[in-house]
Amino acid sequence: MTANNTGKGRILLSLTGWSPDVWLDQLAKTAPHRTVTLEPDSEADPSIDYAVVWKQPPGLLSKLPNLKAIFSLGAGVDHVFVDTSLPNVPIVRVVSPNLTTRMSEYVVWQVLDHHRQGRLYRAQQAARIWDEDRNQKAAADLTVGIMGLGELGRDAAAKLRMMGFQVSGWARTEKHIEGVTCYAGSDGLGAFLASADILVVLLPLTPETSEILNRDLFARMTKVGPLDAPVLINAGRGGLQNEADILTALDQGLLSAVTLDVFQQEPLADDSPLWNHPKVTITPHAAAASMPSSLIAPIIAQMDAHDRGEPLVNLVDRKVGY
Ligand code: NDP
Ligand code: OXD
Repeated sequence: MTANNTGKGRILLSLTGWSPDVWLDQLAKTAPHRTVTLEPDSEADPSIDYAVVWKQPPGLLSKLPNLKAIFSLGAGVDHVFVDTSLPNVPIVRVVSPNLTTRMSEYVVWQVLDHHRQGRLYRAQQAARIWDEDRNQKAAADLTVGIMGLGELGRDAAAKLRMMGFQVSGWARTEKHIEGVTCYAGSDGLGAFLASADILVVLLPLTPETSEILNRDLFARMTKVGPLDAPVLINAGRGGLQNEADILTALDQGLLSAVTLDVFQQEPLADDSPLWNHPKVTITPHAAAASMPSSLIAPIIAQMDAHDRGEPLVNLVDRKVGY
């Protein structure tokens, strides 16, 4: 299937789990000068210049002899690296104000829900209980610790600061962000974890961060603040978390509640104990969806610029995996 048949600069669109129709429509509207295909013409198709991918099948891209760059349809690129035979071409990821804004909305929504006891009031309404709360805390009484101070983490930090929360953050390399107490690397992790009433995770999934959210880490979250024990909000990747350890930490009181947008296995299995746990809020990888209307135009603009000899931006560093 092709989106159009004019011009040169053929694009391969390879998606798993997403319907291609909206992406093909948007590509056809935005790039009438390019042909888009869902399948290479032959195993080693020389006509394909660029690949636009979400979870492409492993082995597909290494066979395309003239591939110039891979464009991930996500900000995260762990789905690209599942293919261990990737060709040595640049990988571009999503950096988009639209996606960043929606992620910050999600983070602020969930932080406020925990801070303002959303689960308690929903349960009270269901049971017709009227219990006025005379012990409300201010946002300034809580520290939100953000793991990952990249495009998404920095924007969430700024918006949480605007709401009045204390904010700390942790990254691989040192950062200086006004109003945010920053920690870096394994040396800074202990102090960072001890600072957080609410831990917001916006890390990429890499070999370094795989299952970083485990029982040892939860044991280092020692803050006894207004929420009693810390809260975990993971909107990064499911592979960052050990779900059995999360359940144990909830049962042992190391964590008081969690919000999870991402899971080790997606969709979350029907029989996962997370579904019915009273202290777990679940959203279906919906924190900040990739939208064709906002992502395709910048991707095509980058392809056109690259064809004019200009450098690509938002490149993935293969050495660190994000
Ligand atoms: P960035 O690459 O801009 O930022 C990543 C941050 O994580 C950086 O601050 C980086 O540190 C830090 N980091 C990476 N590895 C480590 C490590 N080993 N130790 C400590 N810090 C580390 O990514 P984005 O902010 O754009 O996106 C973050 C992730 O959010 C994506 O990778 C994706 O998985 C997820 N995501 C989820 C969505 C959803 O709907 N649930 C939607 C979009 C994204 P440094 O600054 O030092 O490099
Ligand atoms: C992303 C995502 O990485 O949607 O952008 O998960």
